[in-house]
Amino acid sequence: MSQHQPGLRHDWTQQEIEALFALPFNDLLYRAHGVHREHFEPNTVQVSTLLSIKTGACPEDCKYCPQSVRYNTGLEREALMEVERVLEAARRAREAGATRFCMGAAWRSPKGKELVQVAKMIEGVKALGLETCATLGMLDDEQTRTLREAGLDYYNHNVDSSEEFYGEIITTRSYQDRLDTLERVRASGMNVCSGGIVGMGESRADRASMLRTLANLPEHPQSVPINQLVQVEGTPLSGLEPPDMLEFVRTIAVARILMPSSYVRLSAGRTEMSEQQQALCFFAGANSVFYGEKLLTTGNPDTEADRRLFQRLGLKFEAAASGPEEQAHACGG
Ligand code: SAM
Ligand code: DTB
Ligand code: SF4
Repeated sequence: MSQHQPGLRHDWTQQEIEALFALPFNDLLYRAHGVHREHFEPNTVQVSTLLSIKTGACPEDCKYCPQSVRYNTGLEREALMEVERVLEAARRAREAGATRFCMGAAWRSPKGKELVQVAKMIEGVKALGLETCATLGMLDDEQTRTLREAGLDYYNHNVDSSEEFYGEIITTRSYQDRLDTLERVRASGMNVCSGGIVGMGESRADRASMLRTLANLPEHPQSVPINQLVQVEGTPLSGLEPPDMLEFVRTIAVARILMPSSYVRLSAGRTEMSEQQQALCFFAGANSVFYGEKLLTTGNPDTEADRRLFQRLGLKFEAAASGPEEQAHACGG
C-alpha cells in the first residue's frame, strides 16, 4: 500500500466542498463520473460480505445502532462466534461471489482473549483466499499489530458524522478517539475503511464536514462506506424523516470527487432504496457494495436481486485481488 498518494488533495476547505454539494445535479454527476472513469473501470463493483461475529449488548450509546445495550430493539445478545462457524459463513460468501469478508463485533474495543480468537478467524478467512476486513471498535497499538500480523487487510472504523454533529449522536467516546484509531491503523500499513451515515438529522454542512475530515486525512481511506441510516425501532433515531434521495446521491458524488482513487461503498440502506437510486449512485462513483442477505443485524437485498440488478446495469463483480483459482468462477455478473 502506498504511503503517499501523488496528485490527490488533502487540503479541501469546507467552502469548496459545500460548493460541490450546491452544483446543479447534472454538473455534479458529470464531474463525479468523469473522476470515476479516470481512476476506475466504470462498470466494475467490488463486493464484500458482512458477518456479525459478536452481536448486541454494546456499552456504547451510538443513537443509530440497534446493538447498543441502552436501547430496547429486541435483539438477542450473542457471544463471540466459534472460529469454525465464521469460516463456514466465509465459505458461503465466497461461493456466492464475494471477494472480501468483513467481521463486525459490537464492542467499544476488543479484549485480550477475544482478539486472539478474532486473529484465528482472520487467518482462516485469509486461507480461503478472501480479503479480510474487521470492525471491532477502538484499537491500541498492540491490538493493531496483532491484527496486522494475523493478516488483516482492512480495518473499518467510521467517523460516522461531522465533528460538529458527533456529540448529538454518541457521547461515550470522542471524535478524536475515532481519529486516533484510524491513525494507528494507517500507520500500521493496513488499509483503512472509513465513512459515515447519511440521514441522522445532520445538515448538508455536516455531510460536507464529514467528507472533509475523511479527504484531509494523511491518506485517503482506501475504502469509504456511505451508509444511509437504517432505522431500527427502539433506537433514538427511529422515526426520522428519511434523507432526500438526491441528497444521498450528491453525497456519493462529492465523496468520489474528493477521494478519486478510493473505493466508495454504497453501504447500508440499499433495502430502502429503489434500483433507480442505486443506479444513480453507481453513476455518481459508487463502486462497492455489501453483498448478502444481511448486513450485521439488519437486512440487505438478496444476492439474486443484486445479480439481476448488476446484469441490467451491465456491472461486473470485481475479481479477487489474489487468491485460489476456484474463486474466479463465482464472480460472474
Ligand atoms: N462497534 C464497532 C464500531 O462502532 O466501530 C464496529 C461495529 S459498528 C456496527 C460499525 C458501523 O456500522 C458504525 O460505525 C456505523 O457507521 C454503522 N451502523 C451501525 N448501525 C447502523 C444503522 N442503523 N444504519 C447505518 N449504519 C449503521
Ligand atoms: C459500514 O460502514 N456499514 C456496515 C459496516 N461498515 C460494518 C454496517 C452497517 C450496519 C447496519 C445496521 C445493522 O445491520 O446492524
Ligand atoms: Fe457499539 Fe459499534 Fe453499535 Fe456504537 S456502532 S453501539 S460502538 S456496535
